[in-house]
Amino acid sequence: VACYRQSTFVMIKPDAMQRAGEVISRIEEIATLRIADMRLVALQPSMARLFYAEHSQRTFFEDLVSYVTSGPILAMRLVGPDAIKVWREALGPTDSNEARRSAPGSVRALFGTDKQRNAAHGSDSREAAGRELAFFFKDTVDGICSTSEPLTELS
Ligand code: DGI
Repeated sequence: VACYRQSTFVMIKPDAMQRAGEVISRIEEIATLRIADMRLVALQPSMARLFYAEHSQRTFFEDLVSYVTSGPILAMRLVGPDAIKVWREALGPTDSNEARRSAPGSVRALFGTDKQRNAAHGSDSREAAGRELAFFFKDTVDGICSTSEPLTELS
């Protein structure tokens, strides 16, 4: 079932911040998506661990935490019909090397390096989108936009 005002969470990761404008241009090229909220965040390691908690038992977890805290990230809320799926398709596969093979025009193919340094994030389900948007835009999940709330850790 299509969802016409669906929100998804996007993060431009530290490796792609130098080309953030180009990533945003890719979003703008997708006529049905709108950037509804945005904030520049210096993600602290404790917050990165919470954000990627599902991967906490993986061997790459600490590398992942170091990487996403290595510089500022740009957090965004995108809204539009089937925004979650539309943005995941624009992103391409997790591994940027694989993306260059199977999805050459995708964001991860164009701006990422490998399976860790893959330029950008997109929520992979409605549940993830709700959780991730609450994490970065605590007060905007119902579509009421305000960027004035300080970022606080989830307890
Ligand atoms: O939803 P995705 O970001 O496409 O992929 P995911 O939820 O499986 O993984 C989250 C992030 O963790 C991914 O964007 C990059 C990193 N990652 C995933 N698999 C590996 C990995 N990093 C390393 N070093 N090795 C992996 O196998």
